[in-house]
Amino acid sequence: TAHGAATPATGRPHGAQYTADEFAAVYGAAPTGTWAAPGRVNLIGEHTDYNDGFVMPLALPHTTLAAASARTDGVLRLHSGGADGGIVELRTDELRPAPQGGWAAYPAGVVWAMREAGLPVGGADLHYDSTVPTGAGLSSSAALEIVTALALNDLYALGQEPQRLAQLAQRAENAFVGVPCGIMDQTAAACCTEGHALFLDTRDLTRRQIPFDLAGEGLRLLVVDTRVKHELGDGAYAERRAGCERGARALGVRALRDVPYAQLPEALDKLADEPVVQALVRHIVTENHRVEEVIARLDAGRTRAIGPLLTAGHASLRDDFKISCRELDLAVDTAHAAGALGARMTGGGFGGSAIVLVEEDGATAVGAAVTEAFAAAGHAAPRIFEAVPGAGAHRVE
Ligand code: GAF
Repeated sequence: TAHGAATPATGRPHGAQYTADEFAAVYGAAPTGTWAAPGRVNLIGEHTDYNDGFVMPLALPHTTLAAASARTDGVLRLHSGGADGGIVELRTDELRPAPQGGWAAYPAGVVWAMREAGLPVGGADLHYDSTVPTGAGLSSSAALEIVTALALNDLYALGQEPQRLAQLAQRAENAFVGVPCGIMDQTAAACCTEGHALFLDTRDLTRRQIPFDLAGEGLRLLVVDTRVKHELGDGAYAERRAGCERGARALGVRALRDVPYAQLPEALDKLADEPVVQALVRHIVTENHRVEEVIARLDAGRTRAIGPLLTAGHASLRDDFKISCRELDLAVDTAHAAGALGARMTGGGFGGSAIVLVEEDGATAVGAAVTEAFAAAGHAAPRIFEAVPGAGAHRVE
């Protein structure tokens, strides 16, 4: 349905007790505890996080749960209710970066990054269960990393702050899994709070919780999962990142964050003979500006007025950053035509999900219009649910 409570992404039972019971069935004893970390959507600020820029994600009600116990023998055992195959067994002192390591590389990478940072992490048994859709641009990987990091932080009394756990998880993903992502998704999973969007300055990691009570204002935020699988590891993401770095070098700045919006015309002039880089720079500089504008409008109580900024963000990602796809464009265009206040792709791009800001009483019609448009175009049915800003990672039992 296009409205109401979030639809779980899978038919599997989900909940702390279920996950703890499954842990006991797999490992033969009850876990010490159970932890949760959410998926996310990004409201605005896309591909800015590796340009030292601004982002504004919110946590989804969909979570990855981990039931876990420490082990004294240095062995790391990983098991997932959602993945095929049995228990993955590794030795913590033998972990080495392993690109293409499958799902277990994410939690293994977190253990590796923690140990590399000198934190006294030993072995553990972990069992995972998740309702965060995978490959949907909703940060299932970050949820998996952060739930692991938080479980180990508690089991080994490491005393690390959530933002530090996010940095360790990002290092795991960059150096162990081999995906050159920024810090947004891990920070969202670790630091978001219920009822808020999280403003993050990815340069100095300043954070601000921005009240985001759409229901209270008669609004809804819909997520349209196009079911087009996106992969960050396939090179196009790294290519955009390299292009942005090239732009920064050409402009003589540390990162594109340092190009002021007011000086964008001059910057673009300097890049006239490199049109691809020029377009990337235009997206990043205008996108940072849009984040600041969204915050200004939310602070002023003008929530409906963020709609056009979301839509402008989509156009920029489609035309300048060139990371949209037919299904994302169709979702955004159809939502508009059906009366949405604003819509944009969210996350890494090349598939995945779009978000739609809509009046409460128009939500059903907008959702139905998108579903119909997908059917008419011969695309697989999209999965549509509501995003209500949920909690960041926490211990549940
Ligand atoms: C992916 C990455 F993991 C994030 O770091 C971010 O760059 C995002 O794409 C685009 O904003 O989710």
